[in-house]
Amino acid sequence: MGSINEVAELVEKGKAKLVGAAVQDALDSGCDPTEILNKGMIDAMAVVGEKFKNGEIFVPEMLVAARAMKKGVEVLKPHLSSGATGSNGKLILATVAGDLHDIGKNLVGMMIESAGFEVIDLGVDVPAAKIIECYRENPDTKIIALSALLTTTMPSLKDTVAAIAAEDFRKDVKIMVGGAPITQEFADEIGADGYSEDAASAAALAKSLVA
Ligand code: B1M
Repeated sequence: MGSINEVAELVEKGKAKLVGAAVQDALDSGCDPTEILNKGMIDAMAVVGEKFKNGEIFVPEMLVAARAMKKGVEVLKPHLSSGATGSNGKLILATVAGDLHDIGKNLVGMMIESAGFEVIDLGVDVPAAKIIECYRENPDTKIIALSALLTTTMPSLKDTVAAIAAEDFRKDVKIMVGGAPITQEFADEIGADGYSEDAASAAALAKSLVA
């Protein structure tokens, strides 16, 4: 019998080769995919983060846990997202310059895609110039979605929004932001059009921004 606890334990320990099968077992046992994601994986990553903060583990352990989570998400993906159609238009997604965290961004991308957007994912550590260049190549883009996971990359998020705001196309595109240290207050302060706390609400926000 697969269980969510087993998934959480494997993610925490960074057992990438075993996580996929454990997720499949949990699904086969009737566990809810969103519960597996939230309780089996996101909560496990929070434990990993706490252990890192307390000096019990170091960067390599965080990295293997991240790899394990990605393997689990691969198995979970078809159960979380419904058929993508791209009918809501294009959305450019990126983690801002200086920031290498991509799990949250990838989940946001997955949920937004299943909300009917065509997601152009530029990856991590993306300079503002690359985002602007991508918009110029895709002038029908409706939303630019930016993720930042570190307090030290919040200024980078601010600079990216400012760089986009300086472009003549700013009025034609919405900017949404998110990531663990980001708040609605910060989003307002830097001139973003929207903020959301997690992947599910990011999809709802994206839809509301183009409605
Ligand atoms: Co990093 N790291 N990390 N790390 N890491 C954190 C973020 C940290 C909180 C750990 C801690 O100390 N407790 C801490 C930041 C502290 C701070 O900023 N005050 C930290 C640190 C310090 C660092 C380094 C500086 C460590 C070092 O080198 N000394 C370094 C920085 C590297 C860099 O980016 N330049 C670093 C490196 C790494 C790894 C590369 C090893 C690895 C990332 C691998 C990867 O992503 N491929 C890593 C990991 C795994 C973590 C933790 C453990 C897990 C992150 C994660 O994936 N969470 C993290 C601790 C934690 O988060 N509790 C930590 C799960 C994910 C689903 O959640 O990303 O928050 P999250 O995404 C959520 C929401 O935030 C939101 O929705 C998502 C889904 O619900 N969201 C959006 C995200 N983007 C959004 C965009 C939106 C809307 C919502 O709209 C556009």
